[in-house]
Amino acid sequence: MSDCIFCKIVAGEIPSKKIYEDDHVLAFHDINPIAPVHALVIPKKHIQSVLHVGLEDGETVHKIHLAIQEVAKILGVAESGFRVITNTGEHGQQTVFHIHYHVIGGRQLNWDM
Ligand code: D5M
Repeated sequence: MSDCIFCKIVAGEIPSKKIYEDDHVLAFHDINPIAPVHALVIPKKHIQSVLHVGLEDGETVHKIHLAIQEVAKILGVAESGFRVITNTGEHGQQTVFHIHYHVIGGRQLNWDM
């Protein structure tokens, strides 16, 4: 997707503060953190949202979960705990339409965040 900001980050056309990368997945620091730890884990493949994940994306989805584990360890929140959020659509307040998993922690969270 030529106009997708996260595809441009994957392609190296827009800089990011990279945390982790493998053949399917990239993780980087959110540009607007809401907690001491706020990373984004994304598939390199352009998938618009949770509603657009298909059976053919099984390996990618699996690797996203493994990447979240790695990110949590690298950023030091695996023991203390963290939250994984995937905003979807208008009411979910999704603003970037390339599926991404917010990994948020580093302080006590509640439902108001
Ligand atoms: O969240 C989209 C998230 O993407 C939001 O927390 C800001 C973040 N963002 C947007 N542009 C960048 C760049 N260039 N680097 C890092 N982070 C970025 P959503 O769930 O769609 O509301």
